[in-house]
Amino acid sequence: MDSCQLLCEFQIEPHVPKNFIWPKEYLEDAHEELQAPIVDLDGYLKGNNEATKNASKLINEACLNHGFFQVINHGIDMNLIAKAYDEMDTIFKLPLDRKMSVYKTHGSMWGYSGAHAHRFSSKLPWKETFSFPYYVNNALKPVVTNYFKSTLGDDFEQAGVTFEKYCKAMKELGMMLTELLAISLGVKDPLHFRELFEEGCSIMRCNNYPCCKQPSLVLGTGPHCDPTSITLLHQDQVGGLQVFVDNKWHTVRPLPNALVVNIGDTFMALSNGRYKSCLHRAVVNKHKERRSLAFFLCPKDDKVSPGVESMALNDIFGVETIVINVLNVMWMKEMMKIFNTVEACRGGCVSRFDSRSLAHVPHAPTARVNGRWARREKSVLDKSSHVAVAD
Ligand SMILES: O=C(O)CCC(=O)C(=O)O
Repeated sequence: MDSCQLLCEFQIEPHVPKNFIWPKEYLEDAHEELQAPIVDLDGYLKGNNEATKNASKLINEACLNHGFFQVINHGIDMNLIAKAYDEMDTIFKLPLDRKMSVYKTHGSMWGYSGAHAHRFSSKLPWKETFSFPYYVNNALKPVVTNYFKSTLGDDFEQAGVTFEKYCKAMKELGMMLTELLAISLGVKDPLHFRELFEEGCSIMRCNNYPCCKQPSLVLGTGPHCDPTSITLLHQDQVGGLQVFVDNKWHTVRPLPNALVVNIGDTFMALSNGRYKSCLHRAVVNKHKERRSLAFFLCPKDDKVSPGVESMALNDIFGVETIVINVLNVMWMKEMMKIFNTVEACRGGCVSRFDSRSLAHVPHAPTARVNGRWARREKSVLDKSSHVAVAD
């Protein structure tokens, strides 16, 4: 019996199997709520200058501190979000053999995964995921719908259509957020980041965290930073997302109409290390299943490949030539080579690398600022140095 089966079957058993149990040091409770602003996007999306200024100020403070904020009045239809959850439930309720038929193959980022049991044998996350790509293509092909049909079959065409709409809406919102982030950073041209992301291939991941009889022994998602640029997450009302700030875990309050936005490593690099990509995790619940929908906005592959001069930020911030991504990507690739734990590296885009590789790197350079390396906060590194199965 593999761990995927175990996850399905051991939900009802009184004891969690050993390979799902995390060492004590990972399991410290969160006692405080994260001070993350709730940013009302209504005025910004309508072009109101004062509202834009206020929103960008809140975002700037949050991103300098920990990189997490919530957005409301974001323009995403709540019915669409509800529909996406319904479709996701249908997928996770499929019989195991059906889910196994779309199992993530080695080196692929796409498909079903039960507890990442195909990659690891200990500290397994108490969750199952279904991941797929989203990008805008010239032929206007419905990539998500086609992915669903080709993997799950024609019965799932409608689910694909729903997630196509969901991803399109998230991408559009993500693009608007890149502008607001640019404004908040004081970048002269608010459209500056847009170009990097417009043609990028984003990652959509549905997370399902089953109930667990011994929730204090496991983690739904292990501690990790997102290697991508901007994450837009909808969590249901159960709660479980936690962020590591000031050496402590903090809860992130679920708000039904809000999306949680956080900065990933690539945007941290793009902001020249100013905005934080912060360690986070998800805990599970004894009585309630928890679900979340994560959309990871990624830059276009060749925009982060070595030699792209336009990545220099000196024009933007008016400081000495900085940057970053060339070195960043080279560094990440070195780590990948050394530790050989890459889940996937699409062309030049470091879309996903195992945070476990960070375990052996005491000071992972993220960006060069005025000729010096900007490093992750030490406290963050200390924790991430124990990271095992992150996502
Ligand atoms: O489910 C959550 O709240 C967090 C999920 C997450 O961090 C991820 O999927 O990378």
